[in-house]
Amino acid sequence: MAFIPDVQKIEFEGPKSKNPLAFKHYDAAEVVDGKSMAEHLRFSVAYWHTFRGDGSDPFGPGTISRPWDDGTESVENAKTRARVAFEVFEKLGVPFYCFHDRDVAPEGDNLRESNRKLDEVVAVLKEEQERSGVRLLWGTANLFSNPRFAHGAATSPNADVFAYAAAQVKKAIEVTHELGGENYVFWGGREGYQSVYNTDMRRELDHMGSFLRMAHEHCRNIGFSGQLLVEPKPREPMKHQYDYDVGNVIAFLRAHDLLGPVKLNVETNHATLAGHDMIHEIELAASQDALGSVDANVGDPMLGWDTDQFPTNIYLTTQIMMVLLRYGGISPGGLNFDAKVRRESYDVIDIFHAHIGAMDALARGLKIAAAIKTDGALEKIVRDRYSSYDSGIGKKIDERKTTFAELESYMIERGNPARSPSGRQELLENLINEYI
Ligand code: XLS
Ligand code: NI
Ligand code: NI
Repeated sequence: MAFIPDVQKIEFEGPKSKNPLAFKHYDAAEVVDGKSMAEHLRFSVAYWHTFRGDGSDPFGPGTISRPWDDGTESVENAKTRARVAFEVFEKLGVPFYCFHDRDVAPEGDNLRESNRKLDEVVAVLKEEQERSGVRLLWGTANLFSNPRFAHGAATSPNADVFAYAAAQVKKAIEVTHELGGENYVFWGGREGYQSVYNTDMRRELDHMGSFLRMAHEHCRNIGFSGQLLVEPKPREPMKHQYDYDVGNVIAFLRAHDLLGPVKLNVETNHATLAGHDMIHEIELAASQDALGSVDANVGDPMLGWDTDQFPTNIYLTTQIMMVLLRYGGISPGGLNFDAKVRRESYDVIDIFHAHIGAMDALARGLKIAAAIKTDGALEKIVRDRYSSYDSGIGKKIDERKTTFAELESYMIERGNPARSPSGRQELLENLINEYI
Protein backbone atom coordinates (compact mmCIF):
# COMPACT_ATOMS: atom_id res chain seq x y z
CA MET A 1 0.00 0.00 0.00
CA ALA A 2 1.40 3.35 -0.98
CA PHE A 3 1.07 6.30 1.39
CA ILE A 4 1.79 8.78 -1.40
CA PRO A 5 -0.02 7.31 -4.40
CA ASP A 6 0.20 10.49 -6.49
CA VAL A 7 3.97 10.40 -6.77
CA GLN A 8 5.70 7.62 -8.69
CA LYS A 9 9.40 6.81 -8.70
CA ILE A 10 11.36 9.87 -9.84
CA GLU A 11 13.16 9.08 -13.08
CA PHE A 12 15.97 10.78 -14.97
CA GLU A 13 14.51 12.51 -18.05
CA GLY A 14 17.46 14.71 -19.03
CA PRO A 15 17.99 18.49 -19.22
CA LYS A 16 15.20 19.09 -21.73
CA SER A 17 12.46 17.66 -19.53
CA LYS A 18 9.91 20.08 -18.11
CA ASN A 19 8.54 17.51 -15.69
CA PRO A 20 8.97 18.88 -12.15
CA LEU A 21 8.91 15.31 -10.85
CA ALA A 22 11.89 14.14 -12.93
CA PHE A 23 15.64 14.52 -12.63
CA LYS A 24 17.22 16.74 -15.26
CA HIS A 25 20.83 16.07 -14.27
CA TYR A 26 20.99 13.33 -11.66
CA ASP A 27 21.31 10.03 -13.46
CA ALA A 28 22.38 7.58 -10.75
CA ALA A 29 24.11 5.21 -13.18
CA GLU A 30 25.90 7.79 -15.34
CA VAL A 31 29.66 7.53 -15.00
CA VAL A 32 31.50 10.78 -14.30
CA ASP A 33 35.22 10.90 -13.59
CA GLY A 34 35.42 7.13 -13.25
CA LYS A 35 32.51 6.53 -10.87
CA SER A 36 28.72 6.51 -11.10
CA MET A 37 26.89 9.60 -9.93
CA ALA A 38 25.30 7.52 -7.17
CA GLU A 39 28.76 6.56 -5.88
CA HIS A 40 30.05 10.12 -6.04
CA LEU A 41 27.10 11.80 -4.42
CA ARG A 42 25.87 9.29 -1.83
CA PHE A 43 22.70 11.28 -1.17
CA SER A 44 20.92 11.00 2.13
CA VAL A 45 17.58 12.28 3.44
CA ALA A 46 17.48 13.81 6.94
CA TYR A 47 14.69 12.15 8.91
CA TRP A 48 14.30 15.02 11.37
CA HIS A 49 13.53 17.71 8.84
CA THR A 50 11.63 15.71 6.28
CA PHE A 51 9.56 13.53 8.59
CA ARG A 52 9.47 15.47 11.87
CA GLY A 53 9.64 19.06 10.68
CA ASP A 54 6.35 20.85 11.28
CA GLY A 55 7.33 24.29 10.06
CA SER A 56 7.44 25.91 13.49
CA ASP A 57 9.81 28.83 13.92
CA PRO A 58 10.61 31.21 16.81
CA PHE A 59 7.60 33.32 15.82
CA GLY A 60 4.92 30.73 15.40
CA PRO A 61 3.85 27.10 15.69
CA GLY A 62 3.85 24.42 13.04
CA THR A 63 2.12 24.85 9.71
CA ILE A 64 2.75 21.36 8.36
CA SER A 65 0.70 18.29 9.18
CA ARG A 66 1.25 15.14 7.20
CA PRO A 67 -1.69 12.99 6.11
CA TRP A 68 -0.11 9.80 7.48
CA ASP A 69 0.61 11.26 10.91
CA ASP A 70 -2.11 10.75 13.57
CA GLY A 71 -0.67 13.56 15.68
CA THR A 72 0.16 11.30 18.65
CA GLU A 73 3.51 10.37 20.16
CA SER A 74 2.69 6.66 19.98
CA VAL A 75 5.11 3.99 18.85
CA GLU A 76 2.52 2.88 16.29
CA ASN A 77 2.52 6.32 14.70
CA ALA A 78 6.33 6.30 14.69
CA LYS A 79 6.32 2.95 12.90
CA THR A 80 3.91 4.17 10.25
CA ARG A 81 6.04 7.26 9.73
CA ALA A 82 9.09 5.04 9.29
CA ARG A 83 7.33 3.12 6.52
CA VAL A 84 6.34 6.37 4.81
CA ALA A 85 9.93 7.55 5.05
CA PHE A 86 11.17 4.52 3.16
CA GLU A 87 8.55 5.04 0.49
CA VAL A 88 9.92 8.56 0.01
CA PHE A 89 13.57 7.37 -0.02
CA GLU A 90 12.73 4.78 -2.65
CA LYS A 91 10.74 7.18 -4.81
CA LEU A 92 13.57 9.69 -4.69
CA GLY A 93 16.12 6.96 -5.37
CA VAL A 94 18.39 8.07 -2.52
CA PRO A 95 20.67 5.33 -1.21
CA PHE A 96 20.86 6.66 2.38
CA TYR A 97 19.08 8.33 5.28
CA CYS A 98 20.15 9.77 8.64
CA PHE A 99 18.33 10.13 11.95
CA HIS A 100 18.51 11.17 15.60
CA ASP A 101 17.25 8.60 18.10
CA ARG A 102 14.37 10.89 19.10
CA ASP A 103 13.31 11.56 15.49
CA VAL A 104 12.44 7.98 14.79
CA ALA A 105 10.95 6.99 18.14
CA PRO A 106 9.16 8.84 20.94
CA GLU A 107 10.87 9.40 24.26
CA GLY A 108 9.62 7.43 27.28
CA ASP A 109 9.31 8.43 30.94
CA ASN A 110 12.81 7.20 31.69
CA LEU A 111 15.84 5.88 29.86
CA ARG A 112 14.82 2.24 30.00
CA GLU A 113 11.42 3.09 28.53
CA SER A 114 12.96 5.30 25.81
CA ASN A 115 15.37 2.52 24.82
CA ARG A 116 12.51 0.04 24.58
CA LYS A 117 10.50 2.33 22.30
CA LEU A 118 13.56 2.97 20.18
CA ASP A 119 14.16 -0.76 19.78
CA GLU A 120 10.59 -1.25 18.59
CA VAL A 121 10.94 1.33 15.83
CA VAL A 122 14.46 0.20 14.94
CA ALA A 123 13.01 -3.23 14.17
CA VAL A 124 10.81 -1.56 11.54
CA LEU A 125 13.72 0.48 10.16
CA LYS A 126 15.72 -2.70 9.83
CA GLU A 127 12.93 -4.48 8.03
CA GLU A 128 12.45 -1.53 5.68
CA GLN A 129 16.20 -1.28 5.00
CA GLU A 130 16.31 -4.94 4.07
CA ARG A 131 13.22 -4.67 1.89
CA SER A 132 14.30 -1.53 0.03
CA GLY A 133 18.10 -1.66 0.06
CA VAL A 134 18.22 1.90 1.45
CA ARG A 135 21.04 2.17 4.01
CA LEU A 136 21.83 4.24 7.07
CA LEU A 137 24.47 6.89 6.40
CA TRP A 138 24.64 7.92 10.03
CA GLY A 139 22.82 7.89 13.28
CA THR A 140 23.05 10.40 16.09
CA ALA A 141 21.51 11.23 19.46
CA ASN A 142 19.36 14.22 20.22
CA LEU A 143 21.07 15.76 23.26
CA PHE A 144 19.49 19.18 22.93
CA SER A 145 15.66 19.10 22.84
CA ASN A 146 14.78 17.67 26.24
CA PRO A 147 14.89 20.31 29.04
CA ARG A 148 17.38 18.14 30.96
CA PHE A 149 19.96 19.30 28.39
CA ALA A 150 19.29 23.02 28.90
CA HIS A 151 22.83 23.49 30.29
CA GLY A 152 24.44 21.15 27.78
CA ALA A 153 25.00 17.38 27.70
CA ALA A 154 28.69 16.40 27.95
CA THR A 155 29.39 19.98 29.07
CA SER A 156 26.53 20.18 31.55
CA PRO A 157 27.54 21.32 35.05
CA ASN A 158 25.39 18.41 36.30
CA ALA A 159 27.26 15.07 36.35
CA ASP A 160 23.98 13.15 36.20
CA VAL A 161 23.18 14.84 32.90
CA PHE A 162 26.64 13.87 31.60
CA ALA A 163 25.88 10.27 32.59
CA TYR A 164 22.44 10.38 30.97
CA ALA A 165 23.92 11.75 27.76
CA ALA A 166 26.60 9.04 27.77
CA ALA A 167 23.96 6.35 28.20
CA GLN A 168 21.86 7.84 25.42
CA VAL A 169 24.81 8.02 23.02
CA LYS A 170 25.83 4.47 23.94
CA LYS A 171 22.39 3.27 22.89
CA ALA A 172 22.35 5.43 19.74
CA ILE A 173 25.72 4.02 18.67
CA GLU A 174 24.49 0.47 19.28
CA VAL A 175 21.37 1.09 17.24
CA THR A 176 23.44 2.65 14.44
CA HIS A 177 25.68 -0.42 14.52
CA GLU A 178 22.70 -2.76 14.40
CA LEU A 179 21.37 -0.95 11.34
CA GLY A 180 24.73 -1.14 9.58
CA GLY A 181 25.26 2.64 9.78
CA GLU A 182 28.41 3.78 8.02
CA ASN A 183 29.04 6.74 10.33
CA TYR A 184 27.98 8.15 13.68
CA VAL A 185 27.64 11.93 14.16
CA PHE A 186 28.15 14.17 17.17
CA TRP A 187 26.67 17.59 16.70
CA GLY A 188 27.32 19.59 19.86
CA GLY A 189 23.72 20.63 20.38
CA ARG A 190 23.95 22.71 23.54
CA GLU A 191 27.67 22.08 24.13
CA GLY A 192 28.63 25.69 24.64
CA TYR A 193 27.63 28.50 26.95
CA GLN A 194 25.39 31.53 27.28
CA SER A 195 27.49 33.37 29.86
CA VAL A 196 31.16 33.04 30.76
CA TYR A 197 30.26 34.31 34.26
CA ASN A 198 28.70 31.00 35.25
CA THR A 199 30.96 28.74 33.16
CA ASP A 200 34.02 26.71 34.16
CA MET A 201 35.38 26.47 30.65
CA ARG A 202 38.37 24.28 31.44
CA ARG A 203 36.14 21.70 33.08
CA GLU A 204 33.55 21.77 30.30
CA LEU A 205 36.17 21.27 27.59
CA ASP A 206 37.77 18.44 29.56
CA HIS A 207 34.40 16.76 29.92
CA MET A 208 33.74 17.07 26.21
CA GLY A 209 37.06 15.35 25.52
CA SER A 210 36.35 12.51 27.98
CA PHE A 211 32.90 12.03 26.53
CA LEU A 212 34.23 11.60 23.00
CA ARG A 213 37.05 9.34 24.17
CA MET A 214 34.59 7.06 25.98
CA ALA A 215 32.29 7.03 22.95
CA HIS A 216 35.20 5.95 20.76
CA GLU A 217 36.16 3.26 23.30
CA HIS A 218 32.64 1.95 23.30
CA CYS A 219 32.62 1.72 19.50
CA ARG A 220 35.76 -0.38 19.65
CA ASN A 221 34.26 -2.59 22.35
CA ILE A 222 31.18 -3.43 20.32
CA GLY A 223 33.03 -3.69 17.01
CA PHE A 224 31.42 -0.65 15.40
CA SER A 225 33.91 0.42 12.75
CA GLY A 226 31.91 3.24 11.16
CA GLN A 227 33.45 6.71 11.06
CA LEU A 228 32.86 8.94 14.06
CA LEU A 229 32.18 12.51 12.99
CA VAL A 230 31.97 15.79 14.87
CA GLU A 231 29.80 18.41 13.20
CA PRO A 232 31.06 21.97 13.78
CA LYS A 233 28.64 24.84 14.35
CA PRO A 234 29.51 28.24 15.80
CA ARG A 235 26.33 29.41 17.51
CA GLU A 236 22.66 28.61 17.86
CA PRO A 237 21.29 27.37 20.15
CA MET A 238 24.05 28.54 22.51
CA LYS A 239 25.60 31.97 22.11
CA HIS A 240 28.94 30.22 21.74
CA GLN A 241 29.33 26.59 20.74
CA TYR A 242 32.63 24.85 21.51
CA ASP A 243 32.75 23.04 18.15
CA TYR A 244 32.88 26.45 16.48
CA ASP A 245 34.24 25.59 13.05
CA VAL A 246 36.46 23.10 11.24
CA GLY A 247 39.68 24.67 12.53
CA ASN A 248 38.49 24.54 16.14
CA VAL A 249 37.27 20.97 15.94
CA ILE A 250 40.50 19.76 14.33
CA ALA A 251 42.51 21.41 17.10
CA PHE A 252 40.22 19.91 19.75
CA LEU A 253 40.47 16.41 18.27
CA ARG A 254 44.26 16.70 18.02
CA ALA A 255 44.49 17.84 21.64
CA HIS A 256 42.55 14.74 22.70
CA ASP A 257 44.39 12.37 20.39
CA LEU A 258 41.23 11.60 18.49
CA LEU A 259 41.93 13.00 15.02
CA GLY A 260 41.95 10.01 12.71
CA PRO A 261 39.40 7.85 14.50
CA VAL A 262 37.18 10.94 14.57
CA LYS A 263 36.62 13.12 11.51
CA LEU A 264 34.22 15.92 10.62
CA ASN A 265 30.74 16.30 9.23
CA VAL A 266 30.75 19.73 7.61
CA GLU A 267 27.51 21.65 7.01
CA THR A 268 27.19 24.57 4.62
CA ASN A 269 24.97 26.76 6.77
CA HIS A 270 27.24 26.23 9.77
CA ALA A 271 30.23 27.32 7.68
CA THR A 272 28.52 30.57 6.78
CA LEU A 273 27.36 31.17 10.38
CA ALA A 274 31.03 30.87 11.37
CA GLY A 275 31.95 33.52 8.80
CA HIS A 276 33.47 31.08 6.30
CA ASP A 277 32.64 29.84 2.83
CA MET A 278 31.75 26.17 2.57
CA ILE A 279 34.68 25.68 0.21
CA HIS A 280 37.01 26.99 2.93
CA GLU A 281 35.63 24.60 5.52
CA ILE A 282 35.70 21.46 3.39
CA GLU A 283 39.08 22.30 1.87
CA LEU A 284 40.53 22.80 5.36
CA ALA A 285 39.02 19.55 6.63
CA ALA A 286 40.05 17.54 3.56
CA SER A 287 43.58 18.97 3.58
CA GLN A 288 43.98 17.61 7.12
CA ASP A 289 42.53 14.18 6.19
CA ALA A 290 39.60 15.03 8.41
CA LEU A 291 36.66 15.38 6.02
CA GLY A 292 34.17 12.64 6.82
CA SER A 293 30.81 13.71 5.45
CA VAL A 294 28.80 16.73 4.34
CA ASP A 295 25.48 18.16 5.48
CA ALA A 296 24.37 19.66 2.19
CA ASN A 297 22.15 22.63 2.82
CA VAL A 298 22.45 26.40 2.59
CA GLY A 299 21.58 29.47 4.63
CA ASP A 300 20.15 32.76 3.48
CA PRO A 301 22.57 35.69 3.30
CA MET A 302 19.84 37.95 4.68
CA LEU A 303 19.15 35.77 7.74
CA GLY A 304 21.59 35.14 10.56
CA TRP A 305 20.35 31.74 11.68
CA ASP A 306 20.47 28.14 10.53
CA THR A 307 17.68 28.26 7.96
CA ASP A 308 18.58 24.81 6.58
CA GLN A 309 17.45 25.37 3.00
CA PHE A 310 17.95 22.97 0.14
CA PRO A 311 21.07 23.80 -1.91
CA THR A 312 20.27 25.07 -5.41
CA ASN A 313 23.18 27.42 -6.07
CA ILE A 314 25.33 25.93 -8.84
CA TYR A 315 28.47 27.81 -7.79
CA LEU A 316 28.18 26.34 -4.34
CA THR A 317 27.56 22.79 -5.54
CA THR A 318 30.41 23.12 -8.06
CA GLN A 319 32.81 24.25 -5.33
CA ILE A 320 31.78 21.37 -3.06
CA MET A 321 32.26 18.85 -5.85
CA MET A 322 35.60 20.37 -6.91
CA VAL A 323 36.98 19.70 -3.45
CA LEU A 324 35.47 16.21 -3.24
CA LEU A 325 36.87 15.21 -6.64
CA ARG A 326 40.30 16.52 -5.75
CA TYR A 327 40.46 14.53 -2.51
CA GLY A 328 39.07 11.28 -3.89
CA GLY A 329 35.42 11.49 -2.85
CA ILE A 330 33.28 11.54 0.27
CA SER A 331 32.77 7.81 0.93
CA PRO A 332 32.11 6.38 3.53
CA GLY A 333 30.43 9.71 4.24
CA GLY A 334 27.81 11.18 1.97
CA LEU A 335 25.82 14.26 1.07
CA ASN A 336 23.06 14.47 3.62
CA PHE A 337 20.25 16.95 3.00
CA ASP A 338 20.13 18.52 6.43
CA ALA A 339 17.49 20.81 4.96
CA LYS A 340 13.82 21.49 5.34
CA VAL A 341 11.06 22.83 3.17
CA ARG A 342 9.90 26.34 4.12
CA ARG A 343 7.01 26.62 6.55
CA GLU A 344 4.91 27.98 3.69
CA SER A 345 5.62 24.82 1.64
CA TYR A 346 3.33 22.47 3.50
CA ASP A 347 2.32 20.01 0.80
CA VAL A 348 3.82 16.55 0.53
CA ILE A 349 4.81 17.31 -3.06
CA ASP A 350 7.11 20.09 -1.78
CA ILE A 351 9.31 17.43 -0.17
CA PHE A 352 9.85 15.93 -3.62
CA HIS A 353 10.50 19.23 -5.39
CA ALA A 354 13.04 20.15 -2.71
CA HIS A 355 15.04 16.94 -2.92
CA ILE A 356 14.88 16.67 -6.71
CA GLY A 357 16.18 20.24 -7.09
CA ALA A 358 19.02 19.73 -4.64
CA MET A 359 20.03 16.39 -6.15
CA ASP A 360 20.04 17.94 -9.61
CA ALA A 361 22.05 20.94 -8.38
CA LEU A 362 24.72 18.67 -6.91
CA ALA A 363 24.72 16.44 -9.99
CA ARG A 364 25.32 19.54 -12.11
CA GLY A 365 28.05 20.63 -9.70
CA LEU A 366 29.63 17.21 -10.12
CA LYS A 367 29.56 17.38 -13.92
CA ILE A 368 30.99 20.91 -13.92
CA ALA A 369 33.69 20.03 -11.40
CA ALA A 370 34.63 16.97 -13.44
CA ALA A 371 34.93 19.10 -16.60
CA ILE A 372 37.15 21.59 -14.76
CA LYS A 373 39.26 18.72 -13.53
CA THR A 374 39.57 17.25 -17.05
CA ASP A 375 40.51 20.66 -18.45
CA GLY A 376 43.42 20.64 -15.98
CA ALA A 377 44.25 24.35 -16.33
CA LEU A 378 43.37 25.18 -12.75
CA GLU A 379 45.32 22.26 -11.36
CA LYS A 380 48.33 23.19 -13.48
CA ILE A 381 48.34 26.78 -12.26
CA VAL A 382 48.25 25.60 -8.65
CA ARG A 383 50.99 23.05 -9.26
CA ASP A 384 53.21 25.61 -10.99
CA ARG A 385 52.58 28.13 -8.26
CA TYR A 386 54.29 25.87 -5.72
CA SER A 387 56.93 24.40 -8.02
CA SER A 388 59.77 26.12 -6.16
CA TYR A 389 59.26 23.43 -3.51
CA ASP A 390 59.79 20.61 -6.01
CA SER A 391 63.60 20.88 -6.06
CA GLY A 392 66.54 22.65 -4.46
CA ILE A 393 66.05 24.51 -1.22
CA GLY A 394 62.25 24.25 -1.50
CA LYS A 395 62.43 20.48 -1.59
CA LYS A 396 64.65 20.54 1.50
CA ILE A 397 62.01 22.65 3.29
CA ASP A 398 59.25 20.25 2.29
CA GLU A 399 61.27 17.27 3.44
CA ARG A 400 62.17 19.01 6.70
CA LYS A 401 65.86 18.64 5.91
CA THR A 402 67.05 22.19 6.43
CA THR A 403 67.71 24.66 9.23
CA PHE A 404 67.43 28.39 9.80
CA ALA A 405 71.23 28.59 9.50
CA GLU A 406 71.22 26.94 6.06
CA LEU A 407 68.31 29.09 4.89
CA GLU A 408 70.21 32.18 5.99
CA SER A 409 73.37 31.30 4.06
CA TYR A 410 71.24 30.36 1.02
CA MET A 411 69.53 33.75 1.02
CA ILE A 412 72.66 35.74 1.78
CA GLU A 413 74.22 34.20 -1.29
CA ARG A 414 71.17 34.82 -3.52
CA GLY A 415 70.49 38.31 -2.20
CA ASN A 416 66.74 38.40 -2.98
CA PRO A 417 63.96 35.88 -3.73
CA ALA A 418 62.96 35.24 -7.32
CA ARG A 419 59.76 37.10 -8.28
CA SER A 420 56.63 35.01 -7.65
CA PRO A 421 54.49 34.40 -10.75
CA SER A 422 51.04 36.03 -11.05
CA GLY A 423 48.27 34.40 -9.02
CA ARG A 424 45.98 34.36 -12.11
CA GLN A 425 42.87 34.61 -9.96
CA GLU A 426 40.83 36.41 -12.62
CA LEU A 427 41.77 33.87 -15.27
CA LEU A 428 40.65 31.06 -12.98
CA GLU A 429 37.38 32.76 -12.09
CA ASN A 430 36.68 33.13 -15.81
CA LEU A 431 37.62 29.52 -16.43
CA ILE A 432 35.10 28.31 -13.86
CA ASN A 433 32.39 30.48 -15.43
CA GLU A 434 33.04 28.84 -18.79
CA TYR A 435 32.00 25.52 -17.32
CA ILE A 436 28.99 26.68 -15.27
C1 XLS B 1 21.91 21.39 13.62
C2 XLS B 1 22.63 20.26 13.04
C3 XLS B 1 21.97 18.91 13.27
C4 XLS B 1 22.96 17.81 13.05
C5 XLS B 1 22.57 16.52 13.61
O1 XLS B 1 22.13 22.54 13.29
O2 XLS B 1 22.85 20.52 11.70
O3 XLS B 1 20.86 18.78 12.46
O4 XLS B 1 23.24 17.64 11.69
O5 XLS B 1 22.38 16.58 14.98
NI1 NI C 1 23.67 19.15 10.37
NI1 NI D 1 22.44 22.78 11.05
